[in-house]
Amino acid sequence: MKESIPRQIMASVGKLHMLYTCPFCWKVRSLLEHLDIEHERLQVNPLKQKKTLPSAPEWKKVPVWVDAEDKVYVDSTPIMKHIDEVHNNGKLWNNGDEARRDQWMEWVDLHMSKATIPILYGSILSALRTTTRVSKLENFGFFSKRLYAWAGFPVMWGIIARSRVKKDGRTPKKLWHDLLSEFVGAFEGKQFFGGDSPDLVDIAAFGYVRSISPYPQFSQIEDHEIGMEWYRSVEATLKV
Ligand SMILES: N[C@@H](CCC(=O)N[C@@H](CS)C(=O)NCC(=O)O)C(=O)O
Repeated sequence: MKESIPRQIMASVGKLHMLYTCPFCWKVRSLLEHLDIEHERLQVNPLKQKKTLPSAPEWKKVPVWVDAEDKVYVDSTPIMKHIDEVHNNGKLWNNGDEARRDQWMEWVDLHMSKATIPILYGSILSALRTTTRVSKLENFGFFSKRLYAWAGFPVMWGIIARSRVKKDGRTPKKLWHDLLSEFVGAFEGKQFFGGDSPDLVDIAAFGYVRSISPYPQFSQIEDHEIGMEWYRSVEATLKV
């Protein structure tokens, strides 16, 4: 007798190798949910990803997308463009003014990606809260989970986040509010960057903001009224 295959696996068009807490993975996840694409999510062990990713040893970062033909795609923005092209006729990327689109996608990838570390790890207390939460959310082994929860935060706060906050000069909250105001200011009076519906730039920016949503620090972003209006409107388009 033939083995029955669960519908979910039959319909899956690809596999997303990811970390739950990685902002770049949230970009791709958000696109997959916006387009309602059936896929499998494989949460990698952060301490083993350099060896276990299908793109290793050439590319050791997540996200990695593997399509139904086992072709491997890396780097979040190129992955998003590829998925949009193959499964949506490129409609989210080829949406009007190319120069404006390219300029803002670059802006989102440059500025929003850098702002996630300061808000999550910028003070000793938030760093401790974040690493404790990350240790629970990620697929660590039994010992490495505990080790990361305690040894991770001095590294993230002391070495990476503190110097970033100092260099920028603004509080992480002010930094995020400025970024959201600047981004929403580029909407030309429309509801989304993409006009009346979100495009790929909206989804990328949304993914970065969404990556902060599992943490208590998200409330600092929720104070930005217009930014949140946009965020909730993009969220409403997801099929989760
Ligand atoms: N430009 C890459 C950056 C990906 C990235 O830095 N991912 C982090 C996790 S949030 C990672 O895997 N870091 C491991 C490493 O750098 O070795 C993208 O957009 O996908």
